[in-house]
Amino acid sequence: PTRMPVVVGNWKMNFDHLEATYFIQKLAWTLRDVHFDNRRCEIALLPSFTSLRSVQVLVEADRLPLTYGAQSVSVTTQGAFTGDISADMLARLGCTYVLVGHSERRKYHPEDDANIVDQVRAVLAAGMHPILCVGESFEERRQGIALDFAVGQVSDVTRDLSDEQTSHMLIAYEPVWAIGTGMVATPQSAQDAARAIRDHVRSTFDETVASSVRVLYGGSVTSRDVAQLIEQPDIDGFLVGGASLDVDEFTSIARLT
Ligand code: G2H
Repeated sequence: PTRMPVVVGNWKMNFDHLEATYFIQKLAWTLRDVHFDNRRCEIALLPSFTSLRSVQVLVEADRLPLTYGAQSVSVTTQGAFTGDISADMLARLGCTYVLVGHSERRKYHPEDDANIVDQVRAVLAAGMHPILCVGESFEERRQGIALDFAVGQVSDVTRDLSDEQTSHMLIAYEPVWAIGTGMVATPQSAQDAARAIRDHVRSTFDETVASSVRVLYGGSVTSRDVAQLIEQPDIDGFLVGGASLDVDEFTSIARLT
């Protein structure tokens, strides 16, 4: 199957629900202005939990050509877990995606491999698509073990999943040294990592799964970088942080993808 490219805006902890509403209205006008073709590239947004309902109302009322999701999720379904949000709650808000294992979550919250696997399962059980983030630190790159490290993170999560479950995942290769630093991986090194990840999926599952899983690049992506990156055969889109907070810049990224 041919994979639909996707540009995912990870807003992180930016925009309250009013700012989110304003952003989406402006984005919708801009996409209309430039005759954006959403059959060629999907645009997804990952707002804060507090903005999701506003996003849902806007997207549904105006049938906007946007999908959206959350930046993390609880591993449990309901009960006495103060402050947590379940996958079903997100699914009912119309979420298509949930980001899992972003390096900022791994760093600032106790999200270890076991927790990340459970989040992926929770997202899949609720009928959504996990976007699993993997990627090496500068130290691992320096030691020459970058690809093994990133593939190992994929393997830790997918080893107990079925073909069917894995085929619903997206995998974002985000080298930690490239996140929010302005240092972008070269197209070749991003392609090498994306290919290694897809090869791993092929060897663990089969060709159908490997050719349906979308592999994204993330880490300081701007409109300057995307044309060369998207030419790479195993890169199917982008996870965009800082550059997703500006409507014009984000639109340019989507147009070039
Ligand atoms: C990596 C990325 C989006 P940025 O965290 O997930 O953020 O584009 O700001 O590096």
